[in-house]
Amino acid sequence: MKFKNMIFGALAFIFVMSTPMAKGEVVRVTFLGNSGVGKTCLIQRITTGSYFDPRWTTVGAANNLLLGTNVNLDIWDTAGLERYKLLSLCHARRSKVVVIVFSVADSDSFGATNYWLHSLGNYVNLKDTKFILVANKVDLVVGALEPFMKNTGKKAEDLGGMPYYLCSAKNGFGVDELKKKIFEIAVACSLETEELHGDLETVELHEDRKCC
Ligand SMILES: Nc1nc2c(ncn2[C@@H]2O[C@H](COP(=O)(O)OP(=O)(O)OP(=O)(O)O)[C@@H](O)[C@H]2O)c(=O)[nH]1
Ligand SMILES: [Mg+2]
Repeated sequence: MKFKNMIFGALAFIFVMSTPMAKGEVVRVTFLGNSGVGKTCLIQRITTGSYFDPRWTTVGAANNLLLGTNVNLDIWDTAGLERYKLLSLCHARRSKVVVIVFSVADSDSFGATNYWLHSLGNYVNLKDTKFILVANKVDLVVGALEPFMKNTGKKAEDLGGMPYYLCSAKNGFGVDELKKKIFEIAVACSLETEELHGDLETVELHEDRKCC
């Protein structure tokens, strides 16, 4: 029994030591969008570089930690199904970055981007949150991508102006650029936080001043 406990302890120690630890700030990123637009697949592509068909819809929400050089991402995958929408919006709380996804093969999901952004206003301070718009499934486009690029750009402008990307979780198109942008924004957010903390640290206390 004692020997068994020692083996278990040693294995637990090796496991803990081999688990990568998050150094630097962890920035929360949430993916929102209608059901079936490919949020789960995009997150898989971003975090593992591979594609798999989940064959099930996301229920509730799930997160993935993606370690970076200067900052780490806590990426939240949310459910797009109608009955989980409010829960998904709640998960976007405390997110510094929100990625709104639609599918180029689903015009409803394109229209629903307005719903996601405007409903989010009840949960986050829109001014303090950075947004990215993603048109997913461009591998399904037959012919030129230009019209989709133009429509997505126009939508991003209508939504208040935000960076936008055409992507395919399936063949990886545009995903590296998207990932780079998410990290870039996360680093900027983390520097802002540092500056804020820096300012707080330099507040001088005048002990000799009497207030009453
Ligand atoms: N052709 C193509 N299919 C995709 C792509 N991304 C996802 N899919 C497919 O679209 C379906 C839905 O993908 P999900 O990632 O589960 O969609 P979701 O947005 O997470 O959906 P919910 O979890 O219900 O909110 C799956 O069958 C995927 O294989 C893509 O880039 N191209
Ligand atoms: Mg999903």
